[in-house]
Formats: sequence, C-alpha cells, structure tokens
Amino acid sequence: MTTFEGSHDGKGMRVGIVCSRFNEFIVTALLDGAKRGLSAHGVSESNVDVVWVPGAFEIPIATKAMATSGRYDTLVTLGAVIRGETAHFEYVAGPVADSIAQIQLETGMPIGFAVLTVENVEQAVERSGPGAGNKGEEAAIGAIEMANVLKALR
Ligand code: INI
Repeated sequence: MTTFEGSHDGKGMRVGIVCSRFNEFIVTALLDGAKRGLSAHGVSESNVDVVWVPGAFEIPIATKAMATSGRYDTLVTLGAVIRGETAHFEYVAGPVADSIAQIQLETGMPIGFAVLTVENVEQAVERSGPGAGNKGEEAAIGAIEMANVLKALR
C-alpha cells in the first residue's frame, strides 16, 4: 500500500494571493494570517505576490489569470461576504466558491479558499483574528499541503 500525503514544507514555493477589498479590514486580517502561515512554513516573502480586486465577485477572474500564468505553485483566495450587508449574498458567495473549485479542476492549480461567507461582522472578526482560527492562515497552510500532495501524485 502506498500512502500519499503533502507536507507543510513551503520552502522554494511561489505563492499568489488574491484579496478582495470589500470589507477590507477583515481581508487585511486574513492576509496577515496567510502571511504568517506561509512564513512559518518556509515560504520566502520574496516568493509571494498579492493581488487586490474590488470585491469577492472579482476573485475568480484574477485567480484564473494567476493559475494560468505559470508563475505559481499554489494560490490562496481571501475575501469576506457578509449576509447582513447585501441582498445579493447568495449571488456572490455561491458563484465565487463554485468558480474557485472549477478553476482548480480546469487548471490543476491548488487554491486555498478563505472567502468567508458569514451572517455578520462579528463572525467575520472571529475567523480573522491574530490567534488560532484565522481562516487565511488555515487556507495558506492547506494550499502548501495541496501543492505538495499534487506534486507527489504527478
Ligand atoms: N463583495 C464582497 O466581497 N463582500 C460583500 O459582502 C459584498 N456585498 O455585500 O455586496 C460584495 N459585493 C461586491 C461584489 O463582490 C462586486 O465587487 C461588485 O458587485 C462589482 O462587481
């Protein structure tokens, strides 16, 4: 029996991060978490590119451009869709998640997903704090693991 597992070693890895500016204070906190996660696992800051787009709805197109650029080993998407702020919650949140899943399958690029979909600002703050449970940090570490496991499989 052969078992494949991806390590959390990000040494030498090139990482692209897509951030949406809507609810910027939350996304900046997710970005801080993602940077912490990458740095703690050996990704050098000079190998990380950060791209900002207006809102979560624009994350997929920028992510696809990065996924097909040949410049990255893995990507991380960061955003915050808060139900209390829009009647269009479902129209934004669902398509973004579906599109990111689709881009992974089409391009083979692993993409960490921390586009929060929450009921209110309090829930968004809980998931983007400086301690444990920052979803940006978790997504970044997951992106490293997926890049390593896919490399092993290929
Ligand atoms: N974008 C978000 O990232 N989060 C939201 O909560 C949000 N709300 O509430 O509407 C939001 N809307 C903007 C959307 O993502 C697009 O940027 C906009 O529709 C322009 O295409």
